[in-house]
Order: sequence, then C-alpha cells, then structure tokens
Amino acid sequence: MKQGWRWYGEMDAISLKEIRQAGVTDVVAALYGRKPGEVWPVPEIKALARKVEAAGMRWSVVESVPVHEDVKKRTGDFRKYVENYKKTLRNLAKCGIKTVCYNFMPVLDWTRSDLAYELPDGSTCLGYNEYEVAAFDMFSLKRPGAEKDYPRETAARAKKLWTRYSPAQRKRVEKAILTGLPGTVDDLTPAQFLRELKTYEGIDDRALRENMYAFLNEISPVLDECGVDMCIHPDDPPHPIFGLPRVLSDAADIREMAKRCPSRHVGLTLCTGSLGGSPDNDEVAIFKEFAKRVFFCHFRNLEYEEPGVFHEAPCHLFGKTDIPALMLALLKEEKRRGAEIVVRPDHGRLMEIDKGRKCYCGYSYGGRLVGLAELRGLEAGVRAFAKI
Ligand code: DNO
Repeated sequence: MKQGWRWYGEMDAISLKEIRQAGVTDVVAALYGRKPGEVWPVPEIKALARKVEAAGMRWSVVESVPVHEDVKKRTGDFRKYVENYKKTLRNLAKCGIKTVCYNFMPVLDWTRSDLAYELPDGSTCLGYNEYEVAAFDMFSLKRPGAEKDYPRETAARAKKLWTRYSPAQRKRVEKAILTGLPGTVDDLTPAQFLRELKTYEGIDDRALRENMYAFLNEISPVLDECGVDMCIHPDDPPHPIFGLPRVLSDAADIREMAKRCPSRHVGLTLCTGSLGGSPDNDEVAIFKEFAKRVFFCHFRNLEYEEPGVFHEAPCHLFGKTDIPALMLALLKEEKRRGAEIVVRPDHGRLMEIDKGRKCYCGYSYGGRLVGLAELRGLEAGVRAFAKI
C-alpha cells in the first residue's frame, strides 16, 4: 500500500510538511484553478509536481480531471472537450503522472446532507440521510415532478421530517447539499441547480452510460499510448438523486463498463465509502472481482442508522466495509502485479486538533492522520499474519 493523501494545493489548510509528517509518500492533487474542459498545460503540472517533490513526496495520482458536462451529455462543444481531455492526459503522462481519477456524475459530485454530524465524543463527520435529501428536493428546491421519483413511504416520511424540522435544521440540509463540496465546482444557488438539472431531461441511465463508454473509448488510444490509468470514482451516493441518471453504482455497472471499454487502462477507484452507501454492495467482493482494474483506493467506513441513513464511522477500519479483509485482498493483488497501489484515507473526523482551521469538509488533518495510521497498522498486521 502506497500511502496517499489528498492535497488541495495552496488553498489547503494543511501544508505539505504536515502531510509528509503523516507518513505520506504519494500526494493526490489536481490543477484546481483549471475549469472542466480546459487543457492542463505542462508547465503548470510541472510546477505543482515540483512543489510536492520539494516536500519529499510524489504527485502520483490526479483527483480529478473533471469531465465537462457537455461530454456527459454529448451536446454543445463536447468534441472539443474530449480533444482537450486527451491533451491533458498526454501532458500529465509527459510529467510522469499516470493515474487519473474522475467521475461521471451529472451536475453534482458527491452529496451529503450533513456536514457536521456529531459523534458521541464531540468530533464531527459527514452524514447522509435520504429522507432529508428527498425533503430538500420536494419542499425546498421544489423540483417539478420530484415526488414521482420517490417511493410513497419515502416521500411521506420526508414530508413529516421537513414539517418537524426547524428553520435552522432545514438550512443545514440546504447548505450541505448546495455547497460545492471539495472536488466539485462552485456553490450553486437553488435556481442554478434547477437549471442544471433541467439540462439532463431526457437523458436516462442508459443514455448517460452510452455517453460514458463513448468518451472512454475515444480517449482509450491515448491511455494505451501513454500508459495512463483512468479510474472512475463510483457514484456517491450509489443511487439516483434529484432525478439524475447514474452510471456506476454497483458490481453490475462496473462489469458492464469493463465489457464495453476493453482498454486495460479503463479502471476503477475503489472508494469504500461511496460503494458502501448502498447496503447491497459488497466492497470486498467488488475489489476481488475487478482487482486487475483497480488503480487507486479510497478507504473509509460508514455506520448505518438504518438503510438510507448513515454517517462516517469514527474508525476507518470498522463499519459497513470489512477493511481488514479488503487490505488482505489489496496486498495479494499488489503481490500479483508486483506493484503497490496508492490508498488514501478518505475523509476523516473533525477533531479538537483541527479546531479553528479552515479544513475542507471531510479533509481534516487529525481525522485523516488517525485514519492513515490505522491503515498502516492494519497493513503491518495483515502482512505479518498472512505472510505477504
Ligand atoms: C469526495 C471525493 C470525490 C471525488 C470525485 C472524483 O470526497 O471522493 O469528490 O474526488 O468524485 O472525481
């Protein structure tokens, strides 16, 4: 396991020095100033890589090169954006960066309804409650036709919940959903959000998938030529929200992508927290089935209150996902391929140690430091006992 860490560049409250002191070897970063669809120029990539190297680490994974919405819809200037994407991949490869994480979620990147869910020890983490999301959709955003997208019981429960919620509680949900979470573009106003959602009318899961396969097959010659591994980040949460189509939520979706996109460089970011957002997913089985196509990992855990309602677990190792079993599978795969995979502790609690710092939601220092240390200890334990 190569110890990875997501760094948001100069805007990040956490410095490269602190990251290095956490034991990290591989930094996960991006050119955050570049908008979706723009070409990333070599000098800018080099400048960021040099900064990371000067701090004693390597920038080895990009998270993310965002895919322009026109490419997802195959409308407007999508051909130009696909060409630009290829140029960016070539430029990254020229600088030795050959692992690229991206997602194919329309409009929003990941979604949470609570950015400060309080755990019993007073630290906070991120939470998701499908009833809050449904209530926001129907009663705050008032998306036309929203009620039709929810089972009757979900809609009824969401309505009750919204009626009971105070203005402050409603605001908390609204803000959590519309805030541009790290990795996303900017914050959205409800009007902008509705406008964006409307542009996906008529694009269902099937259509979005076909657009994704077309995009991946268009860039595949560049992946093959430059040896760049594209690793899609699963849908988060792994089910439809706001009437938007979804493309990569479970094993069947990954299987289909692998079948339709034959390049061996088209693969997966194994994000346990995103896949774990569906009680039906078995993250360890998914890893094992697609091990050859896993190029990057996000390890964290969830605790469920009930189906559809969960928050991040206080420990990265235990909860919805059997991380110890996953670590064993990861180490076996690394041995098979003779190379290590970058794993980053994905998200962490906001603890006292970070009070007063402006950490990105989920990307605290202390919480991830603990997470990484847990993973490191687990790796050592698994190696010793499994003799890997
Ligand atoms: C959330 C992240 C995502 C991820 C993107 C990749 O914490 O895992 O924002 O970076 O979906 O494109």
